[in-house]
Amino acid sequence: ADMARFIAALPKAEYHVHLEGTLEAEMKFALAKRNGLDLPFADVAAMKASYRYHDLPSFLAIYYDGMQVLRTQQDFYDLAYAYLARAASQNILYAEMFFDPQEHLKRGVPMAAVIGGITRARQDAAAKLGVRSQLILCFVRDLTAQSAMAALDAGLPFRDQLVAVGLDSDEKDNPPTKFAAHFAKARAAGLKVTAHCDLNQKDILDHLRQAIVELQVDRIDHGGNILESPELIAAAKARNLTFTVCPTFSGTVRGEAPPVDVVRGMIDAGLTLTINSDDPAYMGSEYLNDVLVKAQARSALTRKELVMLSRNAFNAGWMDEGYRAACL
Ligand code: ES4
Ligand code: ZN
Repeated sequence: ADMARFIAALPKAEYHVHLEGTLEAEMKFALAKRNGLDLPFADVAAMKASYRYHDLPSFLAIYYDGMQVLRTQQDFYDLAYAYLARAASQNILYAEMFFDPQEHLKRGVPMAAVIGGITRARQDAAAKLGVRSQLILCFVRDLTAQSAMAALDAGLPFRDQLVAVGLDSDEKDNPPTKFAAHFAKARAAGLKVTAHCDLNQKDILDHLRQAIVELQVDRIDHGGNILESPELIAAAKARNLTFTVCPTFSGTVRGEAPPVDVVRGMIDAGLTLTINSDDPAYMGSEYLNDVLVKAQARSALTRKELVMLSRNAFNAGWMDEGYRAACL
């Protein structure tokens, strides 16, 4: 309880949270009603009971199905504002949030509605709640390279509302190099680049090598398998890379606690990491404080280490330097 209070009081930043993964069942029902859509669930409890998955593809099927209710600019506003309000209540001062535009473009929702709604929510949350945030456009890596390029081209007119591009969804047979041209174009526009290198995926060490060495990404999302490669650990340290680790995801999506304590392993290896919530609405509605409380217990994190993780986060953000200095 003491530790929980310490964690709640820490000033925090979050960098690995999928906005569509913060879509709570209650809001899904509200948006479905507003948009005249039928949901195949009697109530919130039945919907939540359907959130049963055993691997990344079975998780993603539920996640993509859930986001179908997002249709209008107001829907994206409500989604982002709810996350940012929750963040503010947990003493998160700053967040960089992922979104998956390809999925929304597929349904005919224009990029202007998606980014416009999220941007208005960011502005209101900054003004009313004092929580700052930025936005990372993620490529859905199991869709085609052309589809990802179309999303990037649709996003670049809103370049000022974006801070980076990322890479998410099903990693199997979708290596980082599939997006080399997209990353180059994003970089040329002044955006940062990050990529999911998810735990225990096929060819994961090759994916890490591609991301770190070949494509020179600016952060790695997850990346715990780096502990298996001293060379890659050295390369990550040489580049001062930060890893955004999500212990809940890596635990629940596999249906079992991973045998290796990645958080402890990465700290002890001298790597730079932050702790994040990933898809809280699909993971028992556990937001960052809840994730940190569990990680503290599982990995025997000291108060000093918790402060270090928080400091790592403020150091790893793509915010303006004046604001960073004010947070540190
Ligand atoms: C995701 Cl690869 C992955 N992991 C967690 N959440 C996600 N949302 C979209 N892709
Ligand atoms: Zn993720």
